[in-house]
Amino acid sequence: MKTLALTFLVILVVSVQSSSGAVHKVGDASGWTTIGNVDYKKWAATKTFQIGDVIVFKYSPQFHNVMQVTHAEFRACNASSPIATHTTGNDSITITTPGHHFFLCGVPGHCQAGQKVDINVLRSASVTPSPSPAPAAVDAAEAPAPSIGIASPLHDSNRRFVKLVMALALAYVSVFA
Ligand SMILES: [Cu+2]
Repeated sequence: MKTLALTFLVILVVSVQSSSGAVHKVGDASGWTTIGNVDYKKWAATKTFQIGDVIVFKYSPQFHNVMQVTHAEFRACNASSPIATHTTGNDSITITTPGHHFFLCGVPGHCQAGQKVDINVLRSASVTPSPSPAPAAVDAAEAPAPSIGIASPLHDSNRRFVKLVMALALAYVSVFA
């Protein structure tokens, strides 16, 4: 019975954690705008983007939009053939691939005024050096399941969190179950 309760808790915790990446609001408090000369290059440089993270563009849809474009289009502020267009004013884009993701506002003049952002997503989940070799995304997916029988390609920070919650769950179960 103890084992069952613990297993249930662990599954609950892992499923909640693996479904949520970090959320990055573009421009932070300023949002997605031409007002105040927000430096989106600088904003992006302060963030670490990983696969599974969510990029949120907040803006007034009367005045702006979000277009994902190629690198060439990004450099030229060319909004004529976007890969994808978002217009809700509260667009959440989940990152599913590594590398650069280029976004600009398609309203004439806005990209030229600086309303453009390059989201560079890391190939590996790990950015800080760790004592054990950091597994690549593919290796993590194919790695043998841990002893509890759950394989999940979690980020390192999530793993630490899961370990903490698992320890708490174990303590809870051993006291109350
Ligand atoms: Cu705009």
